[in-house]
Amino acid sequence: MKRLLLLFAFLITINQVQSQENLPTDYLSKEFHKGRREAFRALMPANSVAVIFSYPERVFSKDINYNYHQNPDLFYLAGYKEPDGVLLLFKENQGSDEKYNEVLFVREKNANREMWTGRRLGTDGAKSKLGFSTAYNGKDFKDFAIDFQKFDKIIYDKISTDLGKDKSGFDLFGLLETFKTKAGITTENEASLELFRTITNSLREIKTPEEMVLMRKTVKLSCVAHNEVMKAVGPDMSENEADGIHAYIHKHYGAEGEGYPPIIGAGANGCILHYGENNATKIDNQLLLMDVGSEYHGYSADVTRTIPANGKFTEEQKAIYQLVYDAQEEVFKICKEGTPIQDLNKKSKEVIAAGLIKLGIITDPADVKIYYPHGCSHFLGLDVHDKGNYMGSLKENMILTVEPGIYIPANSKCDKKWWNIGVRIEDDILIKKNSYENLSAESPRKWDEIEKLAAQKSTFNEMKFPKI
Ligand SMILES: [Mn+2]
Repeated sequence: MKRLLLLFAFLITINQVQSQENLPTDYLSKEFHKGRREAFRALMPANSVAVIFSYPERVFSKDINYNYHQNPDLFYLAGYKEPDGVLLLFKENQGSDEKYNEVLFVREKNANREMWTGRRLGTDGAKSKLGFSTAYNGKDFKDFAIDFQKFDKIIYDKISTDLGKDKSGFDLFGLLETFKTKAGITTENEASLELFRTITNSLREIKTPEEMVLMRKTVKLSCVAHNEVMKAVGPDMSENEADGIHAYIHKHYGAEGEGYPPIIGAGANGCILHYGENNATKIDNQLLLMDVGSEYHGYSADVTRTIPANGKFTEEQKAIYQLVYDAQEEVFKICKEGTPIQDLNKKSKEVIAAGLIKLGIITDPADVKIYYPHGCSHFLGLDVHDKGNYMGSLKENMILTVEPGIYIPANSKCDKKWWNIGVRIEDDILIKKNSYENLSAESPRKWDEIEKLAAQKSTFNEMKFPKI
């Protein structure tokens, strides 16, 4: 028996996990990531090194982790999607014969581990699939000949401090400890963090043509999902079921999932900005606020539509809805190169303040923040709240959201006919030289167009499941 078990263990270790088949064909290419590293290097000061780590894995339940999500900066620069990796980027060529200016450390291939937790690229994959000429296993970082002291600047991001270490010593915890020891880092150097942010902000705020293909796709399929839910929804549907329709459609079109936890809030729940329980069993005859966007090959959409579950806006709902719509339209008008980004928020606040005064909901324009407490716009891309310089001006090929909203919870100091109305309309806007393109225009925003679409039947209305 013992011999049999040994043989079994042996077979597992020599048995290589087969390479994956039928993968999507539209992932970003290794040339894209290489180009991003070159762009990053061009912004590095002389005699500097940048160090970028994988995100940590996080526990979902005891010995089960959440689905892993890579650090978007590392994905952007390397295309590496696994945990326990670190990228070194050098401004100048390194080595005695000056033959490399970047090194990627990856998880070591391990047939037994791969059978349990999935395929690993390993160093060969890092070379053939990601295009690195110099790649090592994480365990080699410790003995890797690098004198961090010789650099004028070490550029790195905030270091995670809440990590458990595994027994190997070569996981993310081990890599970070090795880095801190080698680089002599005791407390984080603010200047190094700042420089990292400046460089990644200036690169990631402008989308390349390759990124635009994925951005258009993720926004488009998110619009299809919003439109289908508009048709399918009714007072008897649960928030969670509406959530499920979005998720199904995202995956139908090849998205990995959502770019952020979906917000599906009916009535009072729609007045909670980052509502995430989505557990009301019935939407009833209320407004349904849906802030949902897919993540497609790393890129997030961020679309919000607010719809009446019974297909018709009440007069009060319509008045609030129209005001949010008008604010959005006014902001669109200044969406072009050169506009200070802070002006988008200012403009939307002005329009909504004037409208709320007109409706008798507030008297002092400063009180607009009671009912519209968030900003109007953020960058969108690999992160749903993407990197970029928020104090700068709009530039061609930036993508930002425009998302004004009004939320009037019960017991607000206004006529109770307005209570429990929460409206946000959010679109994903591509900035051009003298204009903009609304990437999410395929999902209707006008109240009458929403009512028209809501009157249609959805495929999901025909689905029958057994009673349990
Ligand atoms: Mn948003």
